[in-house]
Amino acid sequence: MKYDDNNIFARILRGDLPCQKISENEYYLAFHDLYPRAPVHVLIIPKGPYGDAFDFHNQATPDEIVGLYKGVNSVIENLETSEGYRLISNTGHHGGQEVPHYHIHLLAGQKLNKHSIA
Ligand code: DGP
Repeated sequence: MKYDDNNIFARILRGDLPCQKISENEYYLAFHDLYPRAPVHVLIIPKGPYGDAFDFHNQATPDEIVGLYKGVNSVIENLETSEGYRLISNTGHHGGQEVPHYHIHLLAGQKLNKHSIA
């Protein structure tokens, strides 16, 4: 996938658009979803220019991959996820991806419908 530098998450990473930040490191940024579908609805994104899960897994460095997934764990540890959570990554047209920058949804805080998608 050719990366679009002007997608919303690229603009958030550049500081051109605001976000409700939760945490970050050199490799990831975690922030609240603007349209939450659960009491906890967080997006965790890599800082590098990766359009989807495949591009990230295929092209990111080991440090970037570890850095992103440490970010997922940081969110799990620091928000209300003691009763469980769901991780989702919508990819491409059939997957329902709207923003073409790889992101992981973390949903928690209530019993989630088996078929609910973020
Ligand atoms: P997806 O449909 O999987 O590509 O998820 C994109 C998510 O991004 C969706 O849940 C809504 C969220 N979103 C869209 N625009 C913004 C924004 O400007 N700020 C934040 N924080 N979230 C946004």
